Amino acid sequence: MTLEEATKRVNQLKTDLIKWTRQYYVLDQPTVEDHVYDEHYLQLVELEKVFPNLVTPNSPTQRVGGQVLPGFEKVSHEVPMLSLGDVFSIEELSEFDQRLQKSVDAEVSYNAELKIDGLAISLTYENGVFVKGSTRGDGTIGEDITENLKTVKSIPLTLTEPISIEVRGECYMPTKAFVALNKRREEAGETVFANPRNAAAGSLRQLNTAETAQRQLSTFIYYIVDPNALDVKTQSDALKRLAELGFRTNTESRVTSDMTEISAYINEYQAKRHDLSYDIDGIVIKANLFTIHDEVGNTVKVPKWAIAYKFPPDEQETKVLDIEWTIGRTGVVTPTAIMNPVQLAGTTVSRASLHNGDLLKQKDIRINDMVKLHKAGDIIPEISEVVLDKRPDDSVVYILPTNCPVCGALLVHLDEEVALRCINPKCPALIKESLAHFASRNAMNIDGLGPKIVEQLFENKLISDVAGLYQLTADQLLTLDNFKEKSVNKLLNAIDISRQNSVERLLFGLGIRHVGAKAARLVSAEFKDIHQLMTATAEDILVIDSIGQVIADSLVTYFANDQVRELIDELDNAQVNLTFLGKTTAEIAELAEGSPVMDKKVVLTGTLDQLKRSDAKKWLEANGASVVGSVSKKTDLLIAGHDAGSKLIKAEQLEIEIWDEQQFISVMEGVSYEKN
Ligand code: 0OX
Repeated sequence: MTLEEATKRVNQLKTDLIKWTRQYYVLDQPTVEDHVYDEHYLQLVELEKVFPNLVTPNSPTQRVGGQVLPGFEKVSHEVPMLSLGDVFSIEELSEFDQRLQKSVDAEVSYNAELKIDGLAISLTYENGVFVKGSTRGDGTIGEDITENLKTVKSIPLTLTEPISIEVRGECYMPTKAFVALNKRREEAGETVFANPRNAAAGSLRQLNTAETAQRQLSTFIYYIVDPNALDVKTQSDALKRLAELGFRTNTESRVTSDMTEISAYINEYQAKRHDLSYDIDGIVIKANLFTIHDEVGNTVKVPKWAIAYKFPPDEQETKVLDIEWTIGRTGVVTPTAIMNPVQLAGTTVSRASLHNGDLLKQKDIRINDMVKLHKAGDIIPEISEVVLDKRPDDSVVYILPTNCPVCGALLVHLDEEVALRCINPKCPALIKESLAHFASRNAMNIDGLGPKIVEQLFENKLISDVAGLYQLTADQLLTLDNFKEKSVNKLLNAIDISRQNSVERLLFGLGIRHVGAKAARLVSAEFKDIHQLMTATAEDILVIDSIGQVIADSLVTYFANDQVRELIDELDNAQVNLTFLGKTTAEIAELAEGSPVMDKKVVLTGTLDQLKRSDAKKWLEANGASVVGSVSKKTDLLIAGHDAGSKLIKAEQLEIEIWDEQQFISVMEGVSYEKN
């Protein structure tokens, strides 16, 4: 590929990837499937490797992080980052409204917004390019977190217009990401975050920015520091303008004209808050007209033209009846408090994870204690504290178990972990959890093999490890309760299908410490065959971008184990595929170079006899062309079926390359064409 060709292709890839990122992360409207994004992204990575001069600051590849920062520099906010005064009742809110109306001597209309429970951030753009991002700090001096914020996909690296601007908003962790992060941390024996806000704060302060990139943070931007420069006159218009510039804005805000409407807004979102995909802790009302902001001004810390109404905390008192210990697939033993059921944030709650023994000790939770219960991130039941006044006289400190509740083996703390672990590889609980993980959707995806069936198979001694799944017979399954010929065939068929999986599913399914689905894919794409990986050293594995020492060491240790090698042999003998079946990065780049329509602007016209127009378009796009509607000087190629009209004439006049359908089909066949 020449530099000129590469430049063209890289630009096209960047444009597409930026567009898709915006559709997915800013507009919440994805338009392409993940694999399409991934393939284009990998092409860009490969091309940028070969042509490093083509890497620009706004390239999507610059979002992965990977820098290890020495620390965070201080940033001084030229315009202080204000916080909000708060009130806790409609009466207080009404008093604020009356005060403001009096001081401006007019009816004030407000923009009512949700109060996102995240961290305030400030973003600076020069000529449309993101140059600095910072935390609020004390309002005057914050910290420079530019590199961390670059990994947050909803923050545009370039704006839709080349203007210089400073904007502010909230960076937060969506509830789903918070739940998943805590689950991963608990399984890895690490401390968990108390709520999404703490999780977001911790994620933004990572010195290794690759870690921030993993945390799926998002943003809502709500403030333009100098709206006059953009000729924006109201807060509701500011939000519109911010969205036009490419920022993610919250679409639930509403212009309200009086307290009745504000109360209605509060009631509506107090009820809806549990259905949102992010945590809110109240609502904010802001005088809509910016002239009012200028007129009333700010105190040292807060604006006089805005205020936050905080929702009352959703908290309940209940009694702890028992503490249950369960064991996960990584061997981590987790305590759960069992309580008298109570209604909390829309559901009945009777269980709350205590995450680890240290936390249980720290909170000194005892059986029969009355405790205060709330929902972290509005979703995860959590005990905030014990109501000590109500502690019974005969209460005794809860004693942590020393042995596995299932197999009785001694529990240990690995390294510096807070978690207690059972490390007995023969522990039935551990085996059952590993089997269920192996069959799960992101691993081998064996339809119908959920935890209950795994339990049944294991308890009936039909399987004791994952290789055993592939030896199961219909006769064996028919001996089990609830298994009939139809369900037996269905399960055996699903197991059989899983033999054909590409190896990254197996690698993830084996449940190797620290090896998640993404790492499994990267490693598989690099080594192609599990046997290659088994003989690799940590150095060999570290060649892969974004695989660090911890994962590399974990893989080497895992495959050095004789029992593991035996297991892989058994899987091999059972005809489970051990090779990578996806496209490698090199293959994708090769495809890009080999395509005769790469980067071409193509127009389809006339009637096609042998092909469906939609198939032709699909093929062209999959091979790097963009299909456009009309012929112009910029068109590279016209594909003309019969009865083509004015487009054909125009293409001839402009001396554009023209193919008929037959010619097109022969080109397609040369490049491999899968019609579906
Ligand atoms: C929020 C939020 C916070 C910013 C500076 C003066 C008013 N947490 O969602 N603050 C503001 O506005 C402040 N708006 C919000 N929506």
